[in-house]
This record gives sequence, structure tokens and C-alpha cells, in this order.
Amino acid sequence: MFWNKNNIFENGRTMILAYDQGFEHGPADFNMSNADPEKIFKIALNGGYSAFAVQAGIAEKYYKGKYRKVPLIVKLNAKDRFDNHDPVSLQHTSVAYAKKIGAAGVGYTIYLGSSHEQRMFVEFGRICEEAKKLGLFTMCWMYPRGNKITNELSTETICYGSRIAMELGADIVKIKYNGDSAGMKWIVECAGKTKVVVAGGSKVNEFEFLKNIHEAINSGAVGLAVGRNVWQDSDPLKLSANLRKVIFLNKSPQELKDSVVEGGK
Ligand code: FBP
Repeated sequence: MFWNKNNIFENGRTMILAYDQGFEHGPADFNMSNADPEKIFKIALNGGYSAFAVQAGIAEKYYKGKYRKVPLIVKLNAKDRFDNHDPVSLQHTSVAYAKKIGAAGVGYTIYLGSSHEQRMFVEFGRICEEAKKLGLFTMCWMYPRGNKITNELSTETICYGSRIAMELGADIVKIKYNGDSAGMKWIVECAGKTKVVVAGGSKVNEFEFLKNIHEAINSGAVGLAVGRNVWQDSDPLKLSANLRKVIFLNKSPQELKDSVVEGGK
């Protein structure tokens, strides 16, 4: 089937479900259909996701039974939505503990260009070292943000971030795709052997979402780590099935047009 804890890539591609927004953004992202973590574990399992990324507290309580088929990524740091001016996000969970609760990989966010970036570089570098010793892969959420950043979506800045993630030891770097397809090729080139995945972003209509992902994939990204566009959708499993076709079969949203929602959200 889809899952293999030692390799979250199928033919070089990956489709990761992210559910750390309850901490990062707060319950404002949720409604009665998606505030319960178990409902999102069901989407990860039945939607054929390659891996599922959550905080340790969620994994401890819900990563049980059949859900353990889906490889787990435990996020080791987080910040809440109150400090966005010059953000810092520090490690609160160890790599060893992530492994103990079943993680195949660990995740960490770096805010490139924050005046606190050095602390995050140092923490993530040490995490990479420890993860390698313990046999876990590492994924870096690399988000330009803070005092020194004028444009969070500048291609050069995103590219600089991917390069830093690679040099610090990340196996995977997660970035925001800015719609610059030629720029994406440069970002992937500069990330070298570190694989590049893109974030989902806030909810847009399905067609626009899939079009964006299709473009990013065709410019060298190996997949995505998505949250809101999936679990805020009215039919997350249908959307996930279409997403699988875009990522793993290289289908364009135009080719899927009969099952893709074009209007509204
Ligand atoms: P989405 O697909 O919902 O955008 O999630 C991707 C993600 O990286 C989450 O893992 C994280 O919680 C969130 O975005 C952080 O986004 P931001 O800091 O830009 O608000």
C-alpha cells in the first residue's frame, strides 16, 4: 500500500498531511468537523497520505492502532500566533521522545531573517545530528519572517532558506511556493540532495489549489505538506484522491476537471 516508515516517498514523490495549526494559529482554524485530531488521523489514513505531521501531545493521545500505518512526523518546536513580528520558535520535545512515541521523522520550523534565527539554526543543526544517530529523517519548515525580511515570498530569500536547510542537514525542506515556476527550479537546484516540498497555505478553491501544486511539482518540488486546504474542505477524502493524482500521476487539474470543484471554497 502507500506506507513505509523508512521511506515516505513513492516514485520520488510525497504527500504529507500537516496538523500543527491548532498551536500555530489557534482554534480559529477549526470547526466542529476538524477540531478533533482523530478525524484528521482518519483523513491521513483513508486519504493515502505518505506521512502525518503533528505535535507530540497529539501523537501521544491519538497515534494508536490502525493509524500507526501512516508514518509519523513529530514537530519539535512551535510558537503561538501572538508573536509574529520577529518570531522565534524553540524546541520543546526531544528527538528521542519523538522516536519513543513512534516518529519516523522530526520537524522543526526556522524563521529565516528573524533576529533570533541563530538560535533556531543551532537547535535544528543539533536535531539533525541526533536524528541521524537515531535513524529518523528531518524536515525543516523554512519560513522567511521577521525583522530582516521585507518580502517573505521573494524567490531569492526562499532559495536562501532552502540552501541553509540543506547545509544544516535537513532531509526535506518545506517552503511556500510563490508562483514563480522558474524560481522554483532554482530553489530546488540550490537545495541539492535535500528534497523540497511546498506548504498548502490558507484555504482556496480546489482547482486553484491543485493548479498551484501541479505547477510546483512540475518545477521540481517532490510533493507537499498540506493542512487547511484538505481538512477545511467539505470533502477532504475526495480532494485527497485528486491530490494523489496530481502528485503521483502528474495529472493536471484540467484533466481531473469532472471531479474538481472550480468555484467557491
Ligand atoms: P497549511 O497547509 O494549513 O498552510 O499548513 C502548512 C503549515 O506549514 C503548517 O504546518 C503550519 O502550522 C502553518 O503552515 C504555519 O503557517 P504560517 O506560520 O504561515 O501561519
